[in-house]
Amino acid sequence: MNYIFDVDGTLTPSRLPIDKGFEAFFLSWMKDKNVYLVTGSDKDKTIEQVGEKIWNNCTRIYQSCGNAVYESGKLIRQIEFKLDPQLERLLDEFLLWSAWDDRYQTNIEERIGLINFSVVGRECPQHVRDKYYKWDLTAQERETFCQVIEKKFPEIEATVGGQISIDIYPKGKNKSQVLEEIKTPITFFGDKCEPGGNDYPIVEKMFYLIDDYDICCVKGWEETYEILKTKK
Ligand code: M1P
Repeated sequence: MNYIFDVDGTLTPSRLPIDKGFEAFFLSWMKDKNVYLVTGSDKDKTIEQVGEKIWNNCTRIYQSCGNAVYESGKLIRQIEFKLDPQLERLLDEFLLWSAWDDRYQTNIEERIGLINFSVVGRECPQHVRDKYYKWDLTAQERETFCQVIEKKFPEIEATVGGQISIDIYPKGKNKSQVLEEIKTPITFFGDKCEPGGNDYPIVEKMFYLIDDYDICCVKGWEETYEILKTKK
């Protein structure tokens, strides 16, 4: 069995370190399995969250939604995706339009093969993250941003990431690309599986194109932990 895991909201709380008890369990559980991570996040943030032991023991890691691929600790593949001035202008307009007031630094983060955009700013403290996430459940501004980006730039795709941001990358270069090189049977764990979420492309592709699969849409790492206890 091959296992693919999203990270934020699936193995860890969003942008926070993995629970110590779960980490110990996971390290022993993964020993005789092919484990892949696929996240919108970059290498440094993922290691900060899951720890070097888990990161190094995975069969392969797909950072930036699969646009930067690591194996045995080394970057083995990446795509180029630079911030186009017109897209930057649109992101600046979003910053003006947004009704969210409490702002922090780093609204635009350029990663390998992916741009992460956040109105609240990546430097915000945890309590502001939580507040923005709750606010956006009703305001849905991140969904709107994604729709506007895709309408204005048909060659670009945008999806809601974790709590405060959206991920932007070339069309089709979403998480589903990892299915091109992972053998079946596959079990996938993710928390943003609904349309618009960054796990949706992988779930949709598994549903339509893969025969032997299992999809676990979880509400948090605690649910992942409970399910894994039943998968020896
Ligand atoms: O892995 C999910 C997302 O985690 C972070 O999202 P946020 O900061 O919004 O909680 C980001 O690293 C994002 O790119 C990533 O997709």
